[in-house]
Parts: sequence; C-alpha cells; structure tokens
Amino acid sequence: MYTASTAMLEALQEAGVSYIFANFGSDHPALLEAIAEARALKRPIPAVVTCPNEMVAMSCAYGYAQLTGRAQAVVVHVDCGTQSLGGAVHNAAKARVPVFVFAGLSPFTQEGEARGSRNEFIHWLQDVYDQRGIVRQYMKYDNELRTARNVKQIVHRSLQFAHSDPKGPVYLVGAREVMEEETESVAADVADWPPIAPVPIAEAAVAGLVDAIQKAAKPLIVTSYLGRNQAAVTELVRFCGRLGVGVLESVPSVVNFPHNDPLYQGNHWSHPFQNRTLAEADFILVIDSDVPWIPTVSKPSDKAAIAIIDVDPLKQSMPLWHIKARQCYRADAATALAQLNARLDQVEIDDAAAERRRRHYAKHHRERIAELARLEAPGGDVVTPEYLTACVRRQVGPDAVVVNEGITNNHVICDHMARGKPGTMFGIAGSSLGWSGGAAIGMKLAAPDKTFVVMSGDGTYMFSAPSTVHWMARRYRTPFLQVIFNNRGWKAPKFSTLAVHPDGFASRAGDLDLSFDPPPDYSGIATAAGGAFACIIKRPEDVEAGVAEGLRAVREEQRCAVLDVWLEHL
Ligand SMILES: Cc1ncc(C[n+]2csc(CCOP(=O)(O)OP(=O)(O)O)c2C)c(N)n1
Ligand SMILES: [Mg+2]
Repeated sequence: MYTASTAMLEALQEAGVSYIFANFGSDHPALLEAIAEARALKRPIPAVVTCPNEMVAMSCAYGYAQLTGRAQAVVVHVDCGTQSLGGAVHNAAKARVPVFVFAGLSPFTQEGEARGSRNEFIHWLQDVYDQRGIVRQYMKYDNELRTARNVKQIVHRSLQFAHSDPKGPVYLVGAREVMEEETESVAADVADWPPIAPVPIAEAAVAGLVDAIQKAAKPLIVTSYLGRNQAAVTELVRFCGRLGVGVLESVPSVVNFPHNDPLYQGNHWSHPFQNRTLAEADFILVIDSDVPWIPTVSKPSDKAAIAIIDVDPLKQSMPLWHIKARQCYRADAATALAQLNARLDQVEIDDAAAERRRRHYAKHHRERIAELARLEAPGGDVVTPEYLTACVRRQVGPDAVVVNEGITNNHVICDHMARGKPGTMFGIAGSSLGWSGGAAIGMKLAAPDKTFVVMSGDGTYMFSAPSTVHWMARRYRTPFLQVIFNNRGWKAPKFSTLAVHPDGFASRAGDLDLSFDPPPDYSGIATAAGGAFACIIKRPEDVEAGVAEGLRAVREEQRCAVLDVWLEHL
C-alpha cells in the first residue's frame, strides 16, 4: 500500500532526515502502518525515536540540527501534542533552527465516508478551528496536506523554507483521511528544492567597512551567534587578527571566537553595568546578534559608528527593535567575513595601527583572564559556581561539547568553560526553559563519539522533563554528564525583581515563592527513570571526585551521570 503517509516518509528519507522524534496518537494509524510496512519490506525510512514528552522531542530535533545544520522530523498528536511542544517552538524559532514538525488533524468525516473517518470519541474533541494558528507566528512556513498526490512536493518545499536563512521550524498538518489516501509514488529530486544560497554584501560596502575599521582606534565586533556556522569563526579570527579588532560576545549561544585569543574581550549578558569595551569602541560592527547590548544598562558611546551584518537585520519577528546603526546589511556572516578578508589582500594594511590595537585588546584580555583565575579558586565551605565550572573544564577537556542552560550562571559557565574551539558550547538561544536535556540527546545522536556536558540550573532541570530525558537517554544510548547548579530554586526572577525594585517590599521579604525547599532528589529522578549515575555534592572538596566519577560513568559505562551540586542558597 502506498499512502500519503508512505509519501511523507519517502520525502523525509530523500531529504536526508535521519530521525523522527515522535509522540503518536489516534491521528497516526496511517503513519504507524506505513512505518511498519517500510520496516517489513526493508524500505529505508528515518529512525523513529519514541519521545514521551513533546517539548523534549522538539528539543532533540533542535539539538541535532544545531550540530549538523539539518532539520529532523518531529511528529506530534493533533492540537494537544502541538500545544505540548510548548516553549520548544519558541526556542527553535528564536534560535533560527530548522525543524520539521508534523501533526495529524482530526478526521473530517464521521459516517465512514473514507478510511480514517471518525471512530473514537476524541475525534470530536480534537477538531479545532485553527490548529496551525497555535504555532503559526513561530513557524517559517505552515501548510495542510490536502491530497496524497503532492505530499512529497509540500514536504520538500517546507524543508526548503526551514533550511533557508533565516532558518527556522516549519509545521505541516494532515487529516486522518488524507494521510490514509492511496496514491502513486512521485519521483522527486531534493536538488530541486535547494536552500537559498548564502547572501554576500555589496563590494562597495566591503571596501567601506574595511576602510572604517582601519581608521578606527578601537574597532569592535559584537556577536551572539555567528559561530552557528563554524566557517564564520575561522574567517572572524583571521580578519580580527590581521587588523587588531576586538571581539565582544553578547548573550552568546555558540562559540563565536576562541576564548584564548588575545582579541577576545569576554561576554556580556544581563549584567547590570556598563561594559567597558563597548563604551570605549569607536567603530562597532554587529554581526549576527539579536541583542548586541541592553541600552538601559550598557551601550556604545554616542560617537561610535555602528554597522550591522545579519541574516535578519530587521529582526522581523521582533515588534520592538532598534540600534543606532547607519549601515545595515542582510548577509551571511561567513560569506561577508570572507569578503572582508579578501579585501584585506587587496589593500594596504597599516600594520603599526593594527599592532597598537592588538596590544590594547591583549592587555584587557590578560586582565580578564587573571580575574577569572582569581574567581575560580576554591574558598569557603560552599561550592561556588566558578569553582564547579573550572573543575568540570579541567576534566572534560577542550573537545567536550557544553550544553549551557545555567540561567543566572550562564555567564559563569561561558567564562570558565572558556571554550577555544567552535562548536564546543551551545546555549539556549530562545528563552523557554527546559531545552538542554532533549538538546543533549539530539546532539549525541548527531555526534555519538563526542562527550556532552549539560550544565543547568536546578529549576531548568525540572523544566527539562528529566524523567523523559533520562528514560530516552538510556533507551537510545545517548549518555551525557549533567551538572545541576542547585541553588534551591529560581534565582533569576529574584534578580529581575530587585533590578526594578531594589528597595521595595520584595527586597525585604524573606520568601518570594521562588525557592524549592526541601528540593527534590534530582539525581535520584534520573536514576529511577534511566539508571543514571547519581551523586549529590555539597562540599568543595568533593567536586573533583564527583566530576571524575560522573565522567567515568558516561565514558566507560555509557550511562548518564547527574551531579546535583549544592551552591549557596538563592
Ligand atoms: C518555560 C519558562 N517558564 C518560566 C520562565 C521564567 N524563568 C526564567 S529564569 C527562571 C528560573 C530558572 O531557575 P534555575 O534553572 O534554577 O536557575 P537560577 O535562576 O536559579 O540560576 C524562570 C522560572 C522561563 N524562562 N521559561
Ligand atoms: Mg536555581
């Protein structure tokens, strides 16, 4: 039998999709039948990964795509499963990560007019007016499969959207009767649906930017995510090295620049103070950043000239957005940086000026490194986040991939993991918590030989649906080390409140309903769900041994390890 569901599987297989992260329901008999048939007849289809929680499913696809650039499929159940994707939809959209999502629709016939017609009570309950509307504002493309005959065309078109800059998730729906409809296989060549080619900047703009940077005393590049394409990092290192340009990361979600490069000037998040390097810069090139600075607390000098290169310089999904840039270019960062580097081969470089700039930034860099070393020294009876992170860094090595969802410790993890290589740290680029567990599973499926370390807050661990994550990690052999920065609750909302009301009632209230006392046995949850190695650490002197044992469990026993590390109470 060749149905619309067979065609969808065939299209996904043709498109090189490796996994279907699935949470099935009564909308999927045709798909389950088609999968079983393909297996019985030894027809190749993507591997199905059973995901007991939809947000985890979408986070898996997100993680896989982050490492490979390739969209994977997520299959969910009608409006209910679509709603359960929850914040993962926001995360994929904000991070511009390609994901293919398919959900069934309730049958549209009730008297047995077609195969798939209503035969269960839920089919009346799940028939809603606008299922696609639930997620439309987050999707790059959404459509309904209305006939089996063009399923492959629509799947390939949706993936073309997902893989074209700015990338993002796409959403297809299909009713039971349509997914059951028989048809003939249609030949399709994925080469006919290429992603849009990377866009360069105009040559005149290239010359102007190089000229402006050469004339500047303290030129600075601010970026958040150009390192999503590792080729862009190589180009950036080359460009900055030749002209002596500093690099400041703002809310980085990937490794954009090696932290050990003397031109690296650190990373700024929601720190409530002015960034010195940003204030001193006289020319700022913002490349791939949604939030290059937060003007109420930290901004460039009024005299600084500002330019933007971004795949999405208008920030089209953000109703309010503005920085005072007089030059804006919609372009692919790696392509634009390669153009800037090519320009350097054609113009005379003022080496003395470049050397002056390099020395200036190298001095700041050394000061920063010394300060970080001071912060990570152990001291007192309580484990500090800096010390904990340094212990992890020393043991996991430079090639391990860090999955950072540390929230109020995001910057600590970023600073003290001090990644030198592109692709060795990923942060949640959206803001809907609970991404890291699923993301780690997806990443491990994409790169089974790498070591993955999830570093998360305790609240975030709970958001990540750890019972699902650890059950899946065992079932699909995707072990990773999880370090929980346990401050017994949600510190971030406390910070947010005190930043707006420093002297209010909240500042004097002992309890803001943000703490988790007594906390759950976090590592025990992982043991119960997936046989993880569990360890609770409360004293600084136990950290090194705990990390070592955890890593051994991950690397030698191929099982997850969860270290529940108690920090100072929020
Ligand atoms: C899905 C979702 N719900 C709520 C929030 C609001 N929120 C932001 S940070 C935070 C606390 C996170 O707690 P934890 O992971 O323990 O980190 P900590 O703040 O303690 O460092 C919350 C609840 C959010 N960002 N996403
Ligand atoms: Mg916390």
